[in-house]
Amino acid sequence: MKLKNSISFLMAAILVVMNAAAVGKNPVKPNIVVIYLDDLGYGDLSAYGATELNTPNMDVLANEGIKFTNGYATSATCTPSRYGLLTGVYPWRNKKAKILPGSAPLIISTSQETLPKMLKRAGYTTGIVGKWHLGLGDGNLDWNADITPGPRQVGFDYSYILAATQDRVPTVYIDNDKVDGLDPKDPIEVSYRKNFEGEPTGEDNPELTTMKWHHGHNNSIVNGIPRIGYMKGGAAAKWTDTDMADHFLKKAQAYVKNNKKEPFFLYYALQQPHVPRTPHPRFVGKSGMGPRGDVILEADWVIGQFMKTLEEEGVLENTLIVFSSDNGPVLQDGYYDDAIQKLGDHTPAGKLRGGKYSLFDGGTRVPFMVYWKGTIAPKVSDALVCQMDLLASMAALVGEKAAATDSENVLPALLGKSNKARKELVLEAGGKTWYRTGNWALIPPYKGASLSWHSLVETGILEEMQLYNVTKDTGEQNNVAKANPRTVKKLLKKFEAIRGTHYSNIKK
Ligand code: NG6
Ligand code: CA
Repeated sequence: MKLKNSISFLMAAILVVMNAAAVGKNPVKPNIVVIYLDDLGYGDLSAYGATELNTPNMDVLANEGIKFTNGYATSATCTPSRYGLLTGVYPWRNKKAKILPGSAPLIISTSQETLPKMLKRAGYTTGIVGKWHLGLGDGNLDWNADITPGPRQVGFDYSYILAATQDRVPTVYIDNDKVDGLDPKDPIEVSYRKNFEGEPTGEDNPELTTMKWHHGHNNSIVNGIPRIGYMKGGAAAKWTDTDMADHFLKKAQAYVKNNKKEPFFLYYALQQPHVPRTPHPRFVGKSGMGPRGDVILEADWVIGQFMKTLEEEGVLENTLIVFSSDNGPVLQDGYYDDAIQKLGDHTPAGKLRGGKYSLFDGGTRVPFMVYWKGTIAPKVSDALVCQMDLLASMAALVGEKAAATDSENVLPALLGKSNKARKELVLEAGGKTWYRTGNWALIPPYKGASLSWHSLVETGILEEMQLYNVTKDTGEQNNVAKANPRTVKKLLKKFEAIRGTHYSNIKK
């Protein structure tokens, strides 16, 4: 038995070395899947230290792949992070890259370089399933006609999406360029300015709601849930919130089955654990932590099912999977859903300070794993990597040129072959930026509230300079700016070399 084990271990090791050699010199074209969660925190996975939640399927990706401890989104909110992921460009370079309403026009230019475009040039077929939130159309969109430009005009061959967020209208799926299941006799109208006459709202008709709004989510009511924005019509096309995870899973599985013969790229953007948290009845009560915990377990299950499909279709070992989240965690984010009350001992951001919306590390440092069965040997890596780097890194993998952007080729780190990756990063939260390098986080002085009151998250905003050694002081408790003026000066210079000197709204 022992001998058998060591032989199979040896064989696995040889396989890893052989595949790794292939990756080094000659480009290879594995399928590439990006599994992207929405508001999942650094501490929300058991593989990243959660003790109160068990996420076995996500853990496989972390424990049998490269688990990054310094993996970053570009922003502490969704739209800008997704912009960075797909374009390789810092979102703070694009003023439109901020949380968008469901009626916003597309903020990626159709002439811009994107990750799927680059992969298409390399011969990939490309698809997106899940949350988009990067705008659609070019202004005055008619939801009853072709919905373009959108994902298919910026590099995706196939697209099955929700337009913005689960808490924003329109609450329908978009299948390629059309609203899925729309009855032309019941056209959809959307407005973020005023209600449509006679339509109930969360504000005026609380008796029609099954989920109570806490802040901002008091416009049109769909499935008992009051949303952000007003919507009329489209009854047959409206999604069922509790089926959303299963629905997207089926689309993602079908995509794999339909495209397994070609190299494919799939951007699978799950909606969990963003609000409104609506676990399928199978998962209700399963975490003991209320809907936020339940939907994390649901997401974990979905990922397990998706992996099973890759295996059953015979493509698992030829598929590189990147797993991450668009921003850090948040508890109260617009609805009363027991996220705070039932949290218990769980720490969604792990040891990090802050969360979604925050300049502190909890806003942008997220779970980040790269898994490639048979090719990548498991490793915990503290290399500094960013989602924005996928463009240049995947280009290097598949032997394609990517347009020059902020994206850096960190492929050796992504494959676990090197600990060297980025030297520095300029991250953002709500348009305010900060600098991350080596052991340091430098947060320049800003005006604003130190607490995002509606979500009870520390924003990291202070009217004085903040400097933290995030290696020794992971929780950013000791601001050492005053004690280290020379370091502050040196880092500020490097930060300004990237960001420019007009980064702060506090006069120097
Ligand atoms: C905020 C919403 C929040 C969430 C967020 C977008 C309020 C008070 N808050 O404006 O609920 O929808 O936008 O989240 O309306 S994100 O993950 O897509 O960036
Ligand atoms: Ca998000």
